[in-house]
Amino acid sequence: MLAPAVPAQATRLPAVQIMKVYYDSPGSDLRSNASLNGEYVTIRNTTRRAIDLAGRTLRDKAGYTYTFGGDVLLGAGKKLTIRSGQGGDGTSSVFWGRRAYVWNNDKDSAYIRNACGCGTTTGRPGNQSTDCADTPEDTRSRSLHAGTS
Ligand SMILES: [Ca+2]
Repeated sequence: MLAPAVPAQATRLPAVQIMKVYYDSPGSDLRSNASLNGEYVTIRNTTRRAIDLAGRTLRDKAGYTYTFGGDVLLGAGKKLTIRSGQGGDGTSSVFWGRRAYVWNNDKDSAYIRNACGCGTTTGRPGNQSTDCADTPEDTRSRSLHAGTS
């Protein structure tokens, strides 16, 4: 008897998954740095290996783009929060450095995009082919819906 076909690709999570888009910071939108940092996106490494985020981008539908620096290595299963305002980057959160909001409070989408055009990246050993195969991630978006306040 043949083993059943497993549609692995269809169910596989993107390597870097957008967990949450906290698009409406608490209180009035006064553009204070604290308020800007009340806007954030949390991503997660869904794989069992560390992912070098260098060159990957996070952007919204309007095209505002954050590019991850070369010093962000997201450990296996780890989360990282990207806040809209200014601050010092750490292991659990990084800062976009903007003085204006990114995420529209009514409707927006978040996208994570790989840095690599396949075959051109100089990824770490064992990393490159997996990254480049993660095409679902390139187009994956997370629409914002009311209710996450
Ligand atoms: Ca907002």
